[in-house]
Amino acid sequence: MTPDDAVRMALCTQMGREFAAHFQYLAMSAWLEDEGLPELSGFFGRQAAEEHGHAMKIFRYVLDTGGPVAIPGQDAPVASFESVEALVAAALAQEEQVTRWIDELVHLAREHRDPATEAFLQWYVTEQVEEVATMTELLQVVRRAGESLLFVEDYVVRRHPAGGEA
Ligand code: OFO
Repeated sequence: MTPDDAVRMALCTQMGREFAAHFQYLAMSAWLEDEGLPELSGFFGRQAAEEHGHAMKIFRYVLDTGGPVAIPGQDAPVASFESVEALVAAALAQEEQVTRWIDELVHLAREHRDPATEAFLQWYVTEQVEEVATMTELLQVVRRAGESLLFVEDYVVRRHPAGGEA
């Protein structure tokens, strides 16, 4: 079934937000590398790649269900941060916002009697639970570490290794 125009436009808007999250995490990764924190930088680089994947899943779904795809323009990401804690708090706030948007999309698909889109979105519902939990834990660790950011670097190596599950 083809999503109606309202659902399709809302999916494209969400695709744009996922691309925005991709760029935001890339900017965070760059800032962290400049700060001499390669493991955290790598972690945010991997998060950026995941967000790109999330955007592309929607891109594919909209095309597979009849298109057309409308790719929204993006504001530039925030590129500098007061501290690592501020950066991770911003990442958590972003994930919480994305969760609200996904929930709204699920409700919209339900209102528009679009079970295919509702089923498609379930993957995002589950993914957001994991991403909010990941950022919540990282923020706790950063707060606990205080000035000892090498402790956070070690945590990332153990908990979120390159090539492992996010
Ligand atoms: Fe796209 O997964 Fe979080 O934001």
